[in-house]
Amino acid sequence: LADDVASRCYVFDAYGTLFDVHSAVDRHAREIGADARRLSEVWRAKQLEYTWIYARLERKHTFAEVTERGLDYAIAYACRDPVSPEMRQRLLASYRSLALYPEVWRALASLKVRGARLAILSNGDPGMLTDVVEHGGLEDLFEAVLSVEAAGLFKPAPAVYALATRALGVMPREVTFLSANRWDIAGAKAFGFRSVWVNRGRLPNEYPELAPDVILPDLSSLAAE
Ligand code: LAC
Repeated sequence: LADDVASRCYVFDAYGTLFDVHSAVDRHAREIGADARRLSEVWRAKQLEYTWIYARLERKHTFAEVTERGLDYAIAYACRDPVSPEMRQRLLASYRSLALYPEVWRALASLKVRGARLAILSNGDPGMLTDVVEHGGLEDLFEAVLSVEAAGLFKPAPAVYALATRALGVMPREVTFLSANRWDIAGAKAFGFRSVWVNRGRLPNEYPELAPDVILPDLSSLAAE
């Protein structure tokens, strides 16, 4: 992966890849109680499901909206103890200050120092991405923080991945795309990106015809020795 760093564009998925989506609930886990983990998992699963379904229905919804609806479903589905409206608001607010995975800052800074061009391409709304990038102290590392909002679609629509090649002025094969979401890697691969699956969850592989070029457990090997 590190052979030709300086000549490369690295485009990162945001949620689950750089930012720990479960950190929103983890922060309040004690108050939420025994169902906290399940709440977080259902929240994320529903948020993503809504992006795919609304895209198929050609209905426009923002990522903030599907995030909120996913949380409401997850609370109703997963929580035996009541979740107060105030906690609901705190969970939604936490999505704008998600924790970075521990190795992320060092890995990105190292790529940047070696001359790589870095960007984010995410389903997140522009305002959500600005908040979470600033909270993580990443704002000086990225040449572009691209939201799918500009394409009016969600991943894995090909037009979304084209936002990155257009913004960076490169061909798909010149982009190394990194995501922890295997379905996102399938979309990136179909578009022609060199694709790196960051398999943080040690999950089984899928989409065999759209295989990643590289599989990493996390981003730490991107940091120079
Ligand atoms: C994103 C979601 C898919 O950041 O994780 O685009």
